[in-house]
Amino acid sequence: MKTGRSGKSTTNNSGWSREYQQLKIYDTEEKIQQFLLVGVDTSHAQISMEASLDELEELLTTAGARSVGRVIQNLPEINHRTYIGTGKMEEIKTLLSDTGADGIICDDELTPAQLRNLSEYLECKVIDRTLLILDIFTQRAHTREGKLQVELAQLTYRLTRLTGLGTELSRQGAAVGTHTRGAGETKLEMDRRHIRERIDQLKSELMEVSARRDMERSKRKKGAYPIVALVGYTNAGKSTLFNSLTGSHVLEEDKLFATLDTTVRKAVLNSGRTVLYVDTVGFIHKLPHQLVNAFRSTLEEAAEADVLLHVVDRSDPKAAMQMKVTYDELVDLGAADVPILTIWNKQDLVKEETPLAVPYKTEGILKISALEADAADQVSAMVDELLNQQDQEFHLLLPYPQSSLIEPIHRDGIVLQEEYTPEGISLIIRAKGKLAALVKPFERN
Ligand SMILES: Nc1nc2c(ncn2[C@@H]2O[C@H](COP(=O)(O)OP(=O)(O)OP(=O)(O)O)[C@@H](O)[C@H]2O)c(=O)[nH]1
Ligand SMILES: [Mg+2]
Repeated sequence: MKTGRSGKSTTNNSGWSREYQQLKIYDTEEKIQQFLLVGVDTSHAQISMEASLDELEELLTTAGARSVGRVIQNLPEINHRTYIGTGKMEEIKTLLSDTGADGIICDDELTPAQLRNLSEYLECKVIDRTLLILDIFTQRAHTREGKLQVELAQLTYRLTRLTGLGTELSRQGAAVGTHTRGAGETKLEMDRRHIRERIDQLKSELMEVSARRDMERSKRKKGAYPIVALVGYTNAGKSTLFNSLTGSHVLEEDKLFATLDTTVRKAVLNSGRTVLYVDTVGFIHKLPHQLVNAFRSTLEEAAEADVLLHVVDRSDPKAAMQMKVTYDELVDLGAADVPILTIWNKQDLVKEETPLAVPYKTEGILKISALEADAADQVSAMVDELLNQQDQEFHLLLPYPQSSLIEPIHRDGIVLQEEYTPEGISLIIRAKGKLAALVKPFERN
């Protein structure tokens, strides 16, 4: 029995067609695959083409493959038929045979037509940034929810690319790294109905999982512990900081997308206040929208946080772009109003501090090296201070005709003491925002 890299058997034991199985299963191959990186510079991108290809190369290494060269073309617009211009296609064909590369990786998401035209002409594997990121996510998903989310994103990508594609898709392949899909696939008849059915099934399973997650989330809210979410670009050091803040052991690695699953841990701050720290999946420049959609429910946790810790790798020359990409995603997720503390991490690697502007309203900037022992103390002191600013203690006497306020008080505040007296309900609570304004008139003198 052959075994794919997912460790699953390639025999059909799940009731799905052989064709569908082949969509997912990789045969192992000893050789590390080599690719040419291809980018079109339209000069309205957020970062330079070289920087974008540096990142693409890092993604490729993370996926287990290797880059053997770069081709950059300056064009006013991306060619809608072939991504790059015809002249460059010729050049790439020559380079492919000179370098012995297995295929090309394009720095943007290709349309089905571009994919078909490129692979027909070049007769090699054609992979795009989206597929590469999806591939990494597939290798790295561990929890049930993570696996469901990634499979959904993969199938959504594939389904749109099946339209009008015959054998080309098999050449395009899914795998990078040391693995490739089986030879049987050249005759692959894609079973679209099966994919659609599987997509429906995944969606309903995800709905169940996210219903459970919502329940846990609302339980957490009831617990009234403030939620502090660590967000930021991939590889910024979120998990490293999370681990030292909470004494946990979430995987931290010098690889892109080490964390795919949200982890939540309690911690007690110096003031005695308990908070919930949340570690999240990292963002990246041109993050495939299929993934943003698939991970939306997980990422939305960030939108519900009381404080966001935006962790930035300050030593990375691309830090400005990374901050902007992260903030734009946060806005998209509806987290624009959550107060942000900015953590400029990896100070130990900063040789010469160049100016860096924060592209949003920040509650403060803290410079740390998450690897150093005192980093967590500094961060938690800053969180403590911000939370203290955010909510206030109120001593209230609520007359009985106003007792309808009890419901929002319990929902949105922290009740420290509650007593029913002849004059009314006597309370000591902690509250902020709207609730603070609501209860203010009932403060005892
Ligand atoms: N030199 C140095 N390395 C750090 C520091 N903080 C984190 N790292 C390293 O940076 C790499 C990435 O750290 P992670 O904590 O996995 O980063 P992350 O933000 O969780 O990354 P993803 O989960 O991929 O989004 C690891 O190799 C860490 O050891 C720091 O302050 N200084
Ligand atoms: Mg991480």
